[in-house]
Amino acid sequence: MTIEVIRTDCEVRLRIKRTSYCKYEYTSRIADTPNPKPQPVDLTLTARTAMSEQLAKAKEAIQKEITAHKITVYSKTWCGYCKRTKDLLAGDEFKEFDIAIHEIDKTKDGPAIQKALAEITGKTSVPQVFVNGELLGGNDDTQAAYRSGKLIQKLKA
Ligand SMILES: N[C@@H](CCC(=O)N[C@@H](CS)C(=O)NCC(=O)O)C(=O)O
Repeated sequence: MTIEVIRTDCEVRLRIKRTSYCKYEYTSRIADTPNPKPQPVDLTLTARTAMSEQLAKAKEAIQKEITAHKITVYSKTWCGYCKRTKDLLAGDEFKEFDIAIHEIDKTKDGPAIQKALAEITGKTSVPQVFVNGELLGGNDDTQAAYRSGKLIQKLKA
């Protein structure tokens, strides 16, 4: 975490930057008195507030996304398990279904999305595959559901 203190004639600005996606700025105006007393600021709380705002936004985005598409996959470009899932879903049998794939290692909000996913599903790994707004699981679960016919069944339900 970096904390930058910017002081001008009339205000003190604290710029707290935890990661590239998590920033918070706190500005306090200096009172019109000759020797204004600096007011204590709880930086821990301020940074925590910024982080929980990001997390809440990410959770909201996930909820919106998984209900908007038949299948939603949270993936990382370099992940072999994710590739297997994406290869499966690229097959002809899935052409008729609306599939959204998010490469969370390539987006600014990716780390927040990963943290939000962990809170929603309890899983820290990728891929995370949602069908009809519900978690199906990772690649192993997706392949097994495909082999058993349950995946297509769920999609056609
Ligand atoms: N059994 C899981 C394995 C997934 C997995 O291990 N993914 C790796 C990336 S290739 C991962 O996210 N590891 C980080 C973690 O487990 O927190 C599946 O089938 O999806």
